[in-house]
Amino acid sequence: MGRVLAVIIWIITLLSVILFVSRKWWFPAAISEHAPALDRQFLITILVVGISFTAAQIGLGWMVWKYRDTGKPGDRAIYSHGSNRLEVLWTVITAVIFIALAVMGQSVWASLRLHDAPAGSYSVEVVAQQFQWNFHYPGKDNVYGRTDPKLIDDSALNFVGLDESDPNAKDDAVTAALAIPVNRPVELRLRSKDVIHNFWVPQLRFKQDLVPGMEIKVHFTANKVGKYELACAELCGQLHFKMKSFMLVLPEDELQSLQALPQEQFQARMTELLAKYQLPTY
Ligand SMILES: [Cu+2]
Repeated sequence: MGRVLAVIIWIITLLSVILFVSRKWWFPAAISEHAPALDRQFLITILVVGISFTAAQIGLGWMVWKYRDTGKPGDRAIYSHGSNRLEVLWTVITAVIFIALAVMGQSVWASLRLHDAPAGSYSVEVVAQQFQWNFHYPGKDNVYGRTDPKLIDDSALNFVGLDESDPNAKDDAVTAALAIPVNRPVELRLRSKDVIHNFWVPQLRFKQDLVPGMEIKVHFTANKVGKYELACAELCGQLHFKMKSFMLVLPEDELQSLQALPQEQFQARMTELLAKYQLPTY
């Protein structure tokens, strides 16, 4: 039985490794400037933990094989206290590897979140709610109209509580899909009306929580025109699975003409653009 178990462990290990090496199920092609650095970091991490995993599983199988019950009369188990020196050694090695990976990876993470967005970034406010996405565009003047939680009225379609009497709100638009320019920094201001949601476009290579009571800023540059799926990646309630939308990455002229439109025409044009672009095939 011991040998069978050892072989099963090795087969499972081999299949697990093949799953990753074959790259049959991998990330979709990236569309953001920071993505290559992040993908490189991911590959280094998966290589390090993959090699450790394989070595540990081969060792486990070997132990099961070597110390199996052979049925011989004198074949009794002995008690071993283990080796403190080895315990310390592999704990230190593991800690060093994981801290090093975290330090290497934090620069990309920090570049998206901890630094201010470059001047001239295209800004969109993202307001999540159970179970839909609202995108608030500041319009031509690039100034957001005043919003007030008291003005939020879902039945009147004022999902973000925009104050229509504010002159800055006149050219604002609120839609259920996100449109951003290509090859230009974009700043998202992420907010939530109820529970924690999570903004996720796999091709952008980042996920970010939207937390009630906080405004979280993230900035990035998308570098490929197209339509991409946008999902909520935080279990936020019963209809969480329905909380999805699309992100359009548009050529600058297309975005400018969209942005110049008043609210109703903005909506209609957005629908046209969503029909014009196709999702990438995986
Ligand atoms: Cu959600």
